[in-house]
Amino acid sequence: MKKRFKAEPFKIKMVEPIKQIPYEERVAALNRAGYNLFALKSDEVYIDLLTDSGTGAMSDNQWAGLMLGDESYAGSRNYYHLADTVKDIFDYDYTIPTHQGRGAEQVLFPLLIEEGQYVISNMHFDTTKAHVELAGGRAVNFVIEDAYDTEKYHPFKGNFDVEKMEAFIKEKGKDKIAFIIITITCNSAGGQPVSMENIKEVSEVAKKYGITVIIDAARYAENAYFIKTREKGYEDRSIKEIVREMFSYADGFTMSAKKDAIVNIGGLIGIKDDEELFNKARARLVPLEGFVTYGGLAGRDMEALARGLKEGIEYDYLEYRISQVEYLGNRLREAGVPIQYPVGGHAVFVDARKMLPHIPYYQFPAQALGNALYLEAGVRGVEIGSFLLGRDPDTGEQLESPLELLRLTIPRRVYTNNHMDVVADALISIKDKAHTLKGLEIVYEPKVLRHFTARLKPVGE
Ligand code: P70
Repeated sequence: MKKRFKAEPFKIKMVEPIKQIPYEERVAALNRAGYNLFALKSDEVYIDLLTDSGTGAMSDNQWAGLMLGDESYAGSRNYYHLADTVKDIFDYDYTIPTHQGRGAEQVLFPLLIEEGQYVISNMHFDTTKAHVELAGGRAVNFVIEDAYDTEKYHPFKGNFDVEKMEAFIKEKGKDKIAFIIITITCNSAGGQPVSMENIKEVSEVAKKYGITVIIDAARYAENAYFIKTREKGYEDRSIKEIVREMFSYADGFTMSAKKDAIVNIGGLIGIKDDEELFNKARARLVPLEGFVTYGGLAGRDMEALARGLKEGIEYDYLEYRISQVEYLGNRLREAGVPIQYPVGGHAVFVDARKMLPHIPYYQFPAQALGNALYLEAGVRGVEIGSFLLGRDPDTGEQLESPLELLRLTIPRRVYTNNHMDVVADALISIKDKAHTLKGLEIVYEPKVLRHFTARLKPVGE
């Protein structure tokens, strides 16, 4: 029997019209955008799979919460609701709101890093790596090798290679390690989960050497869902119980609340019980983000966030959510479009190196595929490959990314499976003419984070 996918556990109360502009207009828009999808106007996009960050649909309960915003500069009741919710879900004593994930990183990281120390992760997210480096640290990744083999099944491709990690700690000495950050799910590896067993092992090694453990918690609920459905012994545990156990192995977290907490803006720092660290972080928060009971958010935003944290761990919602991503992944796999398998929590990652073997990394195959998808159907994905990675800061040479992926990121509660069919049909038709696609060359690029504003052109045009 064909697998049935979980229907939406909600009905739709408000709609936002979208439309597909004609092909000729898409060609003109892409040209004007310098073949960089970040430079498109959203009105030129039909189905927007650039990111799942801040793009989710809030519930009626969250919208109702906005009306209860207490905009007091100090001591807003929404802050206390938020802190109580964090205590209830994660069992952490201290909550610090920030404007988004990178706000949490810029406040916390410099307190934990000394010049020249290493920060260890399964895989750092870009902004996380940037804030490690800004604080004088060096970011190193220890995700398992299987993460780089897109065809190989592994239930937890976001896992650390714990042996390799421990060998590194021994080699450098524990004083050279600032902290370990566990990215759940592991975004850069394809939204891949980390198993409870692995989180526990990492934390045991950390304890042995006296190293702090932080969780990069943007997609913590999706990670918990994968533990429940894939890891032995967790079938009958609730998502909340699993979340609590996951976070019991860490000392703190930074969170972009724009993902699993389903708000359009917001972030958090959570600290388990270290009062001294909490006080230091609050002292940095004031000049960087805002006073300690709002941290750059309006009272109403904190209320929506408190409510979103609770909705994000509902089992029915997560089952529908992951099932939609799987639906798109399955349609592509069945048609022979190569993807990171199994599909992750928030996105389907198309393996552009496999799909466009004739385009070398320095001509950005995943960017070429993203542009083709936009021209085909007005769908916008995002390149996660050599274009994003950039150049060697010393030699200026283009680096080769271990994976060339086009990420089709699914916003939460926004699109239906009919939209997923449009995306799948478009990619399947591109597959048949893949050999005709051309690579790209850069005509303008800024020095840092170039992928947002660079301009490109098709090779030979
Ligand atoms: C994404 C966005 C943000 C992020 C994350 C993890 C694991 C921290 C942050 C920072 C960023 C993005 C990428 C491409 C296009 C648009 C947006 N991830 N940790 O989509 O959080 O953005 O709130 O400062 O994934 O993956 P924040």
